[in-house]
Amino acid sequence: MSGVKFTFHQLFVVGAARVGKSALSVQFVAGRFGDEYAPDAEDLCRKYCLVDDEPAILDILDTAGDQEEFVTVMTPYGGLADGFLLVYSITSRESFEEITTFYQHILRFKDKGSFSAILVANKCDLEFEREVGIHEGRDLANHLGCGFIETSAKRSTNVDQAFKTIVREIRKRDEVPLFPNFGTNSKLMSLFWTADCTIHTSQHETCRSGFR
Ligand SMILES: Nc1nc2c(ncn2[C@@H]2O[C@H](COP(=O)(O)OP(=O)(O)O)[C@@H](O)[C@H]2O)c(=O)[nH]1
Ligand SMILES: [Mg+2]
Repeated sequence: MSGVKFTFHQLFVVGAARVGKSALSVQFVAGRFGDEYAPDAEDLCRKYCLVDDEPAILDILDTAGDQEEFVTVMTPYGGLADGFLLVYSITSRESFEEITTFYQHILRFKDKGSFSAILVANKCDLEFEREVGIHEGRDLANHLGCGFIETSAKRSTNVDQAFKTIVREIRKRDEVPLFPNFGTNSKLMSLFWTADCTIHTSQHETCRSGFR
């Protein structure tokens, strides 16, 4: 069969409100940072990238950032997720403490061995406002059995690495199906797109065109 082969992954970006989930997603997908993003918006976008010279298609669900809303999304779609970016802000201890609850929500829907996760400590450019130490982040990641990275969506520090690390983890974890191209084979994608969840188009306009 001709055509390029891709690995295909569904990633959920999860965490408390205002930690920078949308900023990280937009920075990764579109390479830009804006000061404001719709606070309650849930967004889905697609990114093609090379990870260790192998092409990958990533469907990234930027969740709305409230526990209740997250459970609502996880109920029908959580089973599809291969990887979770668990995001807190180094400037908010509360957001750090909420990570454990988000993780417990994930475990309600997925077996531990069936997904990969990375703990993402965002806003590392705001060192002078830091409330959560890097060692605390590492300790929590060890406790959860996942990777850890500090990022700044604003400065684009480690943003690519965060997303690519999770892809590596997923590839290591299991045999990921290879698709000759996404057009005809992506059953998961069409499930998302017929989903009865609010998908706002404003933030990811540039990447969204890739779906059409
Ligand atoms: N200084 C700084 N601000 C950030 C960073 N990431 C996001 N922000 C800001 O934090 C606020 C919340 O970001 P947003 O992406 O909407 O958070 P979300 O609710 O988790 O999606 C916005 O004002 C962003 O501009 C970052 O890495 N550094
Ligand atoms: Mg957001």
